Amino acid sequence: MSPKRLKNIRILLLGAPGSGKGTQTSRLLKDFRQVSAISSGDLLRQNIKDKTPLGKEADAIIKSGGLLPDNKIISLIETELKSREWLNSNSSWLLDGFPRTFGQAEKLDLTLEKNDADLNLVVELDVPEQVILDRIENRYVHVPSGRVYNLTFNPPKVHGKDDITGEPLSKRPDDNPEVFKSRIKNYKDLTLPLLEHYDKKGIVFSIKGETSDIIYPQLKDLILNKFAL
Ligand code: G5P
Ligand code: MG
Repeated sequence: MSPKRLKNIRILLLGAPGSGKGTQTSRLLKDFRQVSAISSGDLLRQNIKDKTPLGKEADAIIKSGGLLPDNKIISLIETELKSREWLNSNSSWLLDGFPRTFGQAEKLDLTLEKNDADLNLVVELDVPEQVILDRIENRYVHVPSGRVYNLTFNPPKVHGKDDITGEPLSKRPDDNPEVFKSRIKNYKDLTLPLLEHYDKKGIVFSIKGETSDIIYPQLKDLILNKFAL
């Protein structure tokens, strides 16, 4: 199907680690060409690769399954929003992985409101925890692009290599069962309550499913129903 034109759409994708935020984002970007995306995790992994001061701090925190301090991640994302010129009412974009605490959400809301660029859709990917655990151990990533693979679900065409660039894939150091436990706990304690916060604005939708193939058509329909021109 040809890509559809949309009204300006500013989406936040929420979901537990491994729920498929990156996977759904890649699919959306293919179907809706006017939308661009920022993944906070991808930005941090690029900083780690580039050995920036933020990357050095993020490295240990990510490996332990903790969260970066709010002020550091807010500054990273707000700089990115400004440099991409997304802080205006004509922008269409998606955020994956930010905000994930109340402090982050509050600051983002303020910045967006000031610039007439409020979020207009928050989608929760609701995937059972035991399904997610299996995926994590088989995940490989291409750090420069954020493309994700899974050895059973969407393996690379050539083992260990990115499909587009042919560059090597890597394992994430936080993709192991112990660290995963604290990532899930952080999600439940700190990020899930954001659903209630955004629900007060009437923009929250939850999509439940055991696979990304079940979730994606529902996500696409939701967007078309709400935003197609
Ligand atoms: P990230 O990078 O934001 P998480 O933990 O939020 O990390 P993650 O792990 O990136 O989320 P995802 O994007 O939701 O998960 O999932 P994905 O990569 O698309 O899919 C997971 C795997 O399953 C892949 O291998 C995929 O191919 C496969 N898969 C997808 N669908 C299916 C399916 O249907 N079936 C099967 N079998 N497989 C499937 O954050 C990382 C860290 O950065 C810091 C924190 O330390 C965080 O832990 N950080 C922040 N700290 C503070 N504040 C913030 N806002 C921060 N953001 C990041
Ligand atoms: Mg991700």
